[in-house]
Amino acid sequence: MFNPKEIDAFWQAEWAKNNYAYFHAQDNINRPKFYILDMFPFPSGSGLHVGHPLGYIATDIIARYKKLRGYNVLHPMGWDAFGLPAEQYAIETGIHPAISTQKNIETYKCQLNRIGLGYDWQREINTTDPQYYKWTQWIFLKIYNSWFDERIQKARPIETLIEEVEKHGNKNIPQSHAEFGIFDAYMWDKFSEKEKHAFLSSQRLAYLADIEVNWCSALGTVLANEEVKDGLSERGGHPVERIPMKQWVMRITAYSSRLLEDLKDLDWPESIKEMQRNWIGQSKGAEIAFPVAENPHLSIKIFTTRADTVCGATFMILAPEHELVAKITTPEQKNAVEQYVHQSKNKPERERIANKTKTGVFTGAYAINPINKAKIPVYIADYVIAGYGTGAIMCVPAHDERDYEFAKIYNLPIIPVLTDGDKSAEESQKMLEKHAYNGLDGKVINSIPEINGLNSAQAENKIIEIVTQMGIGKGVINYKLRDWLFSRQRYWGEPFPIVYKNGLPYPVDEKELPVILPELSDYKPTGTPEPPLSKAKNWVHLPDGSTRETNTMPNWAGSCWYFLRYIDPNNPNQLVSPDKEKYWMNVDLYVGGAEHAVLHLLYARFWHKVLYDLGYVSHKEPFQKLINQGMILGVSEYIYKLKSENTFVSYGKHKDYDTQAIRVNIHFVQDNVLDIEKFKAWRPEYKDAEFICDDDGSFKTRSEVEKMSKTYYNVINPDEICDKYGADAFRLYEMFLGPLTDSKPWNTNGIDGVYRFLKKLWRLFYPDADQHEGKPYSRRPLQLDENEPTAEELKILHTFLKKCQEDIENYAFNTVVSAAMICVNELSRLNCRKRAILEPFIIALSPFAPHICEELWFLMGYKQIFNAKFPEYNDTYLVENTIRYPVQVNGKVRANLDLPKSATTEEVQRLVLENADVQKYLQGKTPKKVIVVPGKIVNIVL
Ligand code: ANZ
Repeated sequence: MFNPKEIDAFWQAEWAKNNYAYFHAQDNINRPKFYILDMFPFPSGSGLHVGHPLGYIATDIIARYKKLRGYNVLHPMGWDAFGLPAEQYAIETGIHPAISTQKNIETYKCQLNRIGLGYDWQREINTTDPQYYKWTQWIFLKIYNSWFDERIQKARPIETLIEEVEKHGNKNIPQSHAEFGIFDAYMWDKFSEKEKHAFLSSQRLAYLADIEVNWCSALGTVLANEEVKDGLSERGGHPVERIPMKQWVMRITAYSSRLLEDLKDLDWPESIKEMQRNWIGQSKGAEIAFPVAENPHLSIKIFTTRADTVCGATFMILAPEHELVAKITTPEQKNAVEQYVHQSKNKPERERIANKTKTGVFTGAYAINPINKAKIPVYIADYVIAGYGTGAIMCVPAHDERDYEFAKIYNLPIIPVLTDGDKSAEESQKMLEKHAYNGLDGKVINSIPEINGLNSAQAENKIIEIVTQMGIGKGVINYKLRDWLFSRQRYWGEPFPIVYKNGLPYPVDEKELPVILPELSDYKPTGTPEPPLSKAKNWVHLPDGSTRETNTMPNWAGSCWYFLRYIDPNNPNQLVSPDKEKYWMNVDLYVGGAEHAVLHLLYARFWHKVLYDLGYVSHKEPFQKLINQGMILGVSEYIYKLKSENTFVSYGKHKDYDTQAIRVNIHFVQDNVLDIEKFKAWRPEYKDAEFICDDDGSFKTRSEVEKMSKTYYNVINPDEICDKYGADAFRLYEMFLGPLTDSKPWNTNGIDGVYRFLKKLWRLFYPDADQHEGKPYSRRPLQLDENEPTAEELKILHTFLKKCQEDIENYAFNTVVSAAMICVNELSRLNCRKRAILEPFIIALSPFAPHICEELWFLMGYKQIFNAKFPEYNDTYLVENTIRYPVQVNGKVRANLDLPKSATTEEVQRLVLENADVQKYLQGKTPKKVIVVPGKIVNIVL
């Protein structure tokens, strides 16, 4: 009989030999390679549920398929194991994160192997292993020791910058002029150590900056943005202040344009590319300087995407943090302005942007519109963000909704400078009684003669031309992308390879890497904004008086480059050997969740580009093709509880009562009927609960499809499924649920179908399998039919082979499973036991159901199906060579004859009349008439 449990165990043990030698990739430069990568998991304490391995099964199928097609396949797995949950668990239990992480990894690995996933475990990596994070730190140093030369749009070693300023000062480095002015070699030489540091820091790709953190003094900790809601801590609701702290920042913005540009060549889902484009947020517009009326030496530089509307600017707004605020505010307005500045300081940016009612304060100052010379008031308001554009805007309330709201509240003029499409100026003006309109499809009005009558795009170009000529502005491209805040005030992360001497940061010598995370027995926050690592006094204070950086890296760091380490995991001297890197990169297929659309995928691209510029990797992008698997949803079960009573009502009757729905563990429910005893045993408070059942005595639940999550009590553990049905049924079912990229609900009942399919397949090899049902599994010799297959059998096989190959290559796995089912049904119908048919079928099915296929392969007398050759389909077997002709005798169908497709009308007539079945009806007579409709039917009239 078919016994998946024993078969699984046997083959999994076999594959595991010599650290999974069966799946080891060869660093064989002469064979075509295929690098297939899964987004590696964070090994959480709760283990895998059936939703997690969906992508892993898909990649395993592709990896096994590619192997059968002769590729040298690299399919590795590892652990993204730094992060907050492990640290929080440590705080709660006192168990060191390294220990809990190790335990979780073992559980995960065991679960993955239980599904028969063929990973090259020899290359396993773990981001918390010092031998791994040594290289994360090494990359940090490379990034720190680089600057982005805008002239060539490339990162270069910082030494090249030092060399240049030592020789020529910074006159040829315009990107540094705004902050440092222009200095020559002599002046550079006279800079103090601190000044030189500051200059280099302004150019380095990793730099220190004073960044505001969310400091919650009641909790004694710094909080992440997600942990703060409406200015209060999510936990406990305590006030959160924003206070500046020196933190590491990565200059990802230097790469904005390349990150955007290179998306074009990637074979990624369009939706993910679009999210990256939006995140980078390129915005083409203009900068224009508006002189301050009272003080013409000062001017307010604004950024606008609508230079065409410049004559409609009726006021201006500065961000409250803008440096001109203090300079231009009049004495009368000073108090009000200062108060407003103070208020907005503690508002997070997100809230400021979302802010519904516009607020602001007049500075008392006026500016002059350089185009139409209008004198307009200058306000401050928190909907203008300091870090975007120039932190100052011209406000055109007629055509910008936010400015419109502001103008209405503060009673400022609203002057249209574009018509609304084809509407007249008067009609357009009327629109403004209700709201602003963008006017992008209108014509310019109320402006200067040079642009009146033009359309919006023409007017914009013209204004940019004018301000450029006047020397007061230019066309610019801005990006929404912000530099990447790279410090965390946490324990469980990579230490920075940085020490401070006299308050200035210095890199640790590469030879001293890794900087090992010190053991701490107390990971709790320090009660001050200082990170927990500051408690490791001996570690922090070095003998030479310098001190270590006590922030740690964010949990994105390790995943920015892990795919490179799999290529050469044990190299003690290099991140990755250049030969191996050239051979294996880039990743041919990356599969993972869409939740990583921006952060991980953008950060990894950024690091890769820096490494590329510096010559450590040979491709400008790491992941050529990306697929997002869908989510497997859970089916939750709800029961109804009488409010404030320990009584539950069956779903059928819940409407008659005042109830609230609560989720119950799905393992207490079968076909929407609750097992009351199991439920009572669940929690002490339900022990004495009362139940109002349906009239038939059952207690019904309501099902709902939602995310699969431990907190919804709707998770299904893959081990449970593998134990009951075997790993192959589990794999086939996950694939059968629907297209890989779709989200779909899990329904354990559905698994019977694929399980029956496997039993049927087994019966093709052992027709007497059912007689052995219930007996322990023991291998018996196979008796296959060694005869040549018929055309029909070949057609069935090759139809499957074709579908299998084409659909795997299109990542359509669900349809391969149905095709395999059809194939097995057809072969069963024909009682086909031909070796020539079953062998190729088993090879082609093996990526999906490796255990049963490996067993049958072995029984057929071979070894290691993984190393077999994928059977090519042959089109000639698929062509229909015959046509089925119904033959009518005197209007009644008397026979159906399969005749060669190539037969002529005469041949058809001859073959029909010669046919024994037909002759029975002719009774020796010569027909009066024979009508052959070619390809369709034959009519005989007697
Ligand atoms: C005048 C104007 C007229 C604008 C109009 C828009 C419509 P994106 O596409 O997001 O780049 N702006 C510029 N800097 C800002 C800042 N720091 N904080 C808040 N808003 C800012 O949008 C750029 C537009 O957003 C700019 O164009 C500016 O308003 C505003 F009919 O200038 B506009």
